Parts: sequence; structure tokens; C-alpha cells
Amino acid sequence: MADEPQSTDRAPSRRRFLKSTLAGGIAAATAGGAAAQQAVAPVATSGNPKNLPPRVPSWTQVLGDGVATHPYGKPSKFEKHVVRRDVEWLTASRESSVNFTPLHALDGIITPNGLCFERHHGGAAEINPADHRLIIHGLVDKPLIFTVGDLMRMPRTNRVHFLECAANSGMEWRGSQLNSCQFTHGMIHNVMYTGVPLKVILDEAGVKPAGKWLLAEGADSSAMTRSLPIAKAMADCLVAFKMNGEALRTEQGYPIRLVVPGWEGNLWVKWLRRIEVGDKPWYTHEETSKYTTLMGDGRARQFTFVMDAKSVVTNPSPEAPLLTKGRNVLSGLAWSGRGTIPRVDVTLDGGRNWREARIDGPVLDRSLTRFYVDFDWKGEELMIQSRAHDSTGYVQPTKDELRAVRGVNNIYHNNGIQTWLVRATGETENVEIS
Ligand SMILES: Nc1nc2c(c(=O)[nH]1)N[C@H]1C(S)=C(S)[C@@H](COP(=O)(O)O)O[C@H]1N2
Ligand SMILES: [Mo]
Repeated sequence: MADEPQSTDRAPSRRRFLKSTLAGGIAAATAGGAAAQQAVAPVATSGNPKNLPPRVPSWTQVLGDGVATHPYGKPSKFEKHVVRRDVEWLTASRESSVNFTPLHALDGIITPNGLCFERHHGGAAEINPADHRLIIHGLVDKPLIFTVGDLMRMPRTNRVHFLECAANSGMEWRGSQLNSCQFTHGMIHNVMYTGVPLKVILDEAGVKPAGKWLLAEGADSSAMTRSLPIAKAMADCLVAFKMNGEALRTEQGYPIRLVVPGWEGNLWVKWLRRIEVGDKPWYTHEETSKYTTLMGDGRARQFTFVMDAKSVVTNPSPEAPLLTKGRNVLSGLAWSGRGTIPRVDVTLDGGRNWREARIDGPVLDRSLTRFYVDFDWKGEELMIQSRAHDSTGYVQPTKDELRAVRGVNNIYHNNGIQTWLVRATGETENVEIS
């Protein structure tokens, strides 16, 4: 993949009403091991009668594995289908690519470390922390070099935040394309980071009054660089070394990465090695040719940092069809780069009737928030949508509302309302209503 996923010629002619598209993308889903089928969670409607009540199951009659069979634990073998997957036609090379979080298979708000989507511009650097340094220079009183150990002795804090790639849902700009919740919305993860506030580090170096921007650079082969306003750096950014309690994964920037709450994923520089303070942005490759948004009128938006409020129903979804009539749980995620999610609305009938979803679990600032609707399914066709409200009063727009403002020659910042069509069979498809 040359850069971020595109919604270009692969996009189908816009078959707007009740049309999911089985374009190139779906071939990848199948190549990924019949994703839609495999990804379906096992249910308690089948099973070997020998192991079912009133019989005593076979595993009760033998000793299990001892401790330390797996010094580092892993999921049950029955959860093998719960993995990151990629879309073959978006993957020009493995080193400059992206894979996706299996949102349909997860619950709560935390993304397990091994399932966090990856986006690399030059592959994942493998760095011995003993050989790694963080350099601070430019418009500072005292240029400094920190070892990872130095950072770990500075005051630290814990924060849960989502990271969403600006291109998440980018393949859907012109119409529904990928028949998969993992692929339409899975360029996001939500992690508890442990790290040092960037302000603490910058204060130690002493930012000169003229210092208004900083440049963050990664140590990977892409030397990913992005400009960031000092005000944001001072407000809430972290230099993180732990995710969900353990060291960052190699793929997520081990040994240190930048955390930029609520802002585009590409600013969250991984394998962070250099911070330069300057008086204006650097206009790097990543902020001129990429990560600008081409509008309908031909002008471009630049430095579109904040991720607006968005939501998606993760169950049911193409990989998680409805399997039984009667009692069912609809579940989903909502988030906003501007604050918390106080409310999510859900419709089951394509927008004729909306109800307020039940938000459950922690409601945190610029974090994924989990919602549910407990409902009874009689086998009728459903058209499911969710609509997030954030703490600023912003309401998630429809895709058509977005297109009216931004046109369709776009990739980034697609936070439009997603529609899933549930057929009478329970099979669920990516569609659009117009
Ligand atoms: N050094 C470096 N940092 C990087 C990137 C990269 O390629 N190199 N990719 C960026 C992009 S575009 C995104 S969306 C996020 C992805 O973070 P993840 O791999 O933890 O999901 O990292 C960002 N930071
Ligand atoms: Mo990204």
C-alpha cells in the first residue's frame, strides 16, 4: 500500500439502497479464511453429546495442563479466529501496510495488546531499549537526551485513550464497499497507557517563548515525522512505555511512543526518538501529500487533527450475524476526540424509530465507550444504525451529510453513521440508506 487506504477506483458504482458490495475487498475477506464465517463466535447450540449434561465431560476426567505450560499466556485454541486481518488489495507491501482490529469479537472498552491494529509506513522497528534514546532539541534552553530508564524514573500517569487512524472507514467514502465490521471500522484501538506527560519532559528542557510547534520523529525506517502544536503537547500528550500494564508491543512502538489523545493516529509517533521544538509547522511529507483532506470544491483541509465523534454497532455485524431468534444483545462502540460519550442512539428500522442505548462500563475522556441494546428478535429484517453524541453536544452525522460538506474525493475523517442490514436469516451486510 503506497499510503493510506484509498476509496478510489475500487469503489463500486454507488448502489445506494440496500446494496452491499462484493467488490475486490471481499475476495480478501475470503482469502483471510472465509472471514465472515470463521469469525462467528461458537455458540452453545451445538456440541458433542458425550460432553453435555447429564454426562460428565471428558476434560473433567483427566488432569489439565500444569502451570508454566505457557510462560506467556495465550487465548484458548477455540478463539483462533479472533485475529488481526488485512485486506489484500490494500496491502502493496507488508512493510507499508495496515491490519485491522477484530472489533466484532471484543467487548468492554479495552483492546487486548495482541489485537491492536497495526499501521506501519516502513515496517515495525525492533529496538533494544538499551540502545534507544529520546532527543529533545531546537528552541529549548537545554537540549536533552533521555534513556528509556531516565523516562521511567520521571513522574508517570495512566490514561485510557483510543487511537483511530485518520483513514478508518476511508474505503467507504463513496458507498458501502467492505462487507466487514473489522475492515470498515477496525483501524482503532483503545488502550491504557502508562507514560510521562510530555509537558514534564519539555519543561525540563525549557521551551523558549518562540517555541510554538514541535516535530516528533520515529526511529523506524520511515522516520515518520509530524508537527504538533506546543499547546497540545503541554496539555495532555504522553511519552508512553506501557500499554495495558505491560511493555508496548514492538508493533505499537516499543520501547516508547507518543500518545496524542483524541487526535489522528498518525500523530502518535511510534519508536519515538526525536522531538524538535520550532516556531512553525514543518510541512512534512505526512502533512502535505498525506493526511490532508481534499474537499468537494477542490480545496484541501490541512492539520485536521481532531477525530470527531463516531460509533459503530459491532454485534450484529457482517462477521457476527444474528444466530438465534428471541433474546439478543446488540453491542457497539462510540468515541469522540473532543470528550466523553454521554449518549448513543440506536435504530433497528433504518432510522424511523430511535432508542437510547444502554451505556455500560467506564465513560472516559477520549476513550472508546461501550453500549448495548437488549432486544428481542422475531426474525424480521433489521436496518441497524448507531448515532453517537459527545460531551460538546456534537451529534454523529450521516454519510450523506458528510459528503455534502466534504465531497467524495476523500479518504480521511469518515465518521458517518454506519448501516447494517440484518436479513431474515440473520446474515448481516454492509449497506447504505439514501
Ligand atoms: N514511527 C512511526 N509512527 C507511526 C506510524 C509509522 O509508520 N511510523 N504510523 C502512524 C499511523 S498512520 C497510525 S494510524 C498509528 C498506528 O498505530 P498502531 O500501529 O499502534 O495501531 O501510528 C502512527 N505512528
Ligand atoms: Mo494512520
